[in-house]
Amino acid sequence: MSNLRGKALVTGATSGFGKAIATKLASQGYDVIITGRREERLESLRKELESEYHVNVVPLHFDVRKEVECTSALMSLGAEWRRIDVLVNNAGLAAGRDPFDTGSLSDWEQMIDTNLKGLIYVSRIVVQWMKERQNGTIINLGSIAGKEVYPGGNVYSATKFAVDALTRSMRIDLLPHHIRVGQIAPGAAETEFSLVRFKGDAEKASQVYEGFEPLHAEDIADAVWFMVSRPPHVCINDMVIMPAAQATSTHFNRKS
Ligand code: NDP
Ligand code: 8X3
Repeated sequence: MSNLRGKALVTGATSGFGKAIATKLASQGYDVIITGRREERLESLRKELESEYHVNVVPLHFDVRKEVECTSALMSLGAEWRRIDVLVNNAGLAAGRDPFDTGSLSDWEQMIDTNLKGLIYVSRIVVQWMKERQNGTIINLGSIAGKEVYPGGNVYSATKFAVDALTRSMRIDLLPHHIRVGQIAPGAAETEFSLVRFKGDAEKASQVYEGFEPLHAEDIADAVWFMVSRPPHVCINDMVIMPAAQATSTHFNRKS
């Protein structure tokens, strides 16, 4: 195993942004730790990245909602793999888009546990390793929903506002340790996001992207790479990235 190459950990790499980000970082020569719950997808991405880019890949399958699973998976990494230069906290989801008065408590708990607590569980461990080396870059996946609210966005928005606050707070707290912290806050991107949000209803999911070109996962991976590849004296704190045809959470220019 090479110890000259950079190392990155990308959560939620089985799909969408995370898969594209892991692929981008591998294409730039990074050894990557890829995580998610779907083990088969991680294994197939591992094979793909190793054969395409000749980098080393460690798949770790665990549920970020479970602190014990996060800790045991991360602590299974050997000393060499703990030298993580880049952490991308990407695993997350929206569950449902109901108004607050009819929303589901279990959906809300799933979003809080994944989008907020999962990010905290993973970061608190990786930050210790970065602190030891006085080096690192952390990128959190926020959302336009963490900048503004929209009908039915309620608890999802609350988790992403929390990610925004946490990103800014981590940036301050980790400043003395030379750890850069930034956020990417995308608008609508066609991944498995809407399929998950609408619980497998493919028609409802595809309606979200009707009549305009949404962001692609690769657009976000390019932004991650831009942040990561800045020289050490530069930190990109925040990037709001929207499709050209979307101005806010609710203003779209759709072709009829
Ligand atoms: P996808 O549904 O395509 O990917 C989500 C990823 O998160 C999957 O790899 C999934 O892995 C992982 N994940 C979800 N829950 C868990 C869990 N409990 N434990 C471990 N991993 C989990 O969606 P996106 O790529 O679009 O979303 C990635 C991030 O970007 C999310 O934080 C989302 O909120 C944010 N975002 C998305 C936008 C969009 O329009 N698509 C816009 C703005 C932000 P697995 O299921 O295998 O566990
Ligand atoms: C995903 C974008 O607008 O559906 O974070 O909340 S939105």
